[in-house]
Amino acid sequence: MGFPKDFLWGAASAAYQIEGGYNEDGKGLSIWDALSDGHVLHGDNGNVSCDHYHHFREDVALMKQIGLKAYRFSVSWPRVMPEEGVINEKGLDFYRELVSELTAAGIRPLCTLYHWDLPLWMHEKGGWYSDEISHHFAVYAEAVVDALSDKVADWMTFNEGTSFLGEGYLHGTHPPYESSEYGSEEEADKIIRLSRNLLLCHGRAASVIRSRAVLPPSIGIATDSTLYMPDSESEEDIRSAVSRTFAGDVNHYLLNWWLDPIMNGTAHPRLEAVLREGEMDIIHQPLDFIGWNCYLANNYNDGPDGKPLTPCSGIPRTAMGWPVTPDALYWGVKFIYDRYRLPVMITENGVAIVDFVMDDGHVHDPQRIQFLKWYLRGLRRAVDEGVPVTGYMVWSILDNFEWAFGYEKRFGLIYVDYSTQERILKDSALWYSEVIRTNGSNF
Ligand code: GCO
Repeated sequence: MGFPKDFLWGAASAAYQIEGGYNEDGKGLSIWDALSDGHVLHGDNGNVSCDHYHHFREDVALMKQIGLKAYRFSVSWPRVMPEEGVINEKGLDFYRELVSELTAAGIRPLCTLYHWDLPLWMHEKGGWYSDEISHHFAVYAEAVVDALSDKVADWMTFNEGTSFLGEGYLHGTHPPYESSEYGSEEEADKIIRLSRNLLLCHGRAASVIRSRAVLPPSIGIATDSTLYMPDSESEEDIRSAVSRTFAGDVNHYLLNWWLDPIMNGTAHPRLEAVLREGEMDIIHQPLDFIGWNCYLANNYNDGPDGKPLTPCSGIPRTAMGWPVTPDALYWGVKFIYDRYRLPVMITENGVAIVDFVMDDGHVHDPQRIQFLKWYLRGLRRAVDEGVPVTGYMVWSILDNFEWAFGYEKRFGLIYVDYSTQERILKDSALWYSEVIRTNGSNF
């Protein structure tokens, strides 16, 4: 069977990770611009990054050269809304030009509204704790939809709620660098308050997109989450892995923590208890697809300390230290589809390895090629078994600012020399061209 003929082969990025231009043309500061100093490996920051703000035409030309069918990018909320209630047309112009360039190159633009760069002004008003945030987010969403929806049909409201709330508010590794004790009531309270606001932002933005978009929209959310793979293909192991994957609870907020309210209008009792009248209806908006970012899976069984095991010691790990688990895409899309019955898009999958330019001027990255092959074979198996998968986005199109790890970790199909802004297509980019050209029959 293989991949459907309109399958969206693409690559992804996020505004703060590639754009730079942190204070240009009226952009406001984000919490990353303002608060990350001293917290990032090697003292790195995103002020210039890949300078995609000035190099986007060249970057789109490279995407075209690779043959991408789709490109997933995010809009920077503070570039568009530098202050409360203020819309920065020049910021919107950047994205208007980007999507024009993409569509002219025959590349479908997939837009994420929030990929972690909260405006500083919103943070100062209480940020994710504030009851007002979803109203401000809806105003921002309106501005973006009005500016881009004549060319953008595919939308994601959020990228990875679990990660940014966890890293920023529980583990102290991302701005605003708050932490809480694992398993404490304080942590549970925070998760519930922050989750409610995030879900309301999602719901309000989804209805803004649905009601205002010019092109008929396809709306989703890019989730992350822990996936538990079965240790064997026995029914019992599969059942256990499924129940563990969807065992979202306070202090352990998995995929269904977000997707049950969004998709089914049901929530964990503690989350449900803080929702006011009518709020579940705001959250529970019809969606068109579920985006899933996947890098690895856990095994479903517990270790001796009662905590879930990651796959056994000694297996290969990426430059992030993450285990290489080729079957993750197979089980993940199956589990998600079985539970929610909506098409799935892989909105991120990729690997950081130690890339460098070799004597011949090329970046040879056979590990990345092998990694993508392994994971894609799993995805193809799921497609062959009838799971509707609409697309696959490699993380990432370019090497970029990997949050707390700065520029040390390279995930790109395209190598970036940060001192000259030179771009070099890695071997994996050339291999991925063939994947696209053959619609996934070359691995
Ligand atoms: C995330 C984000 C990306 C990361 C990528 C690699 O999942 O953290 O969506 O911004 O850069 O996942 O860690």
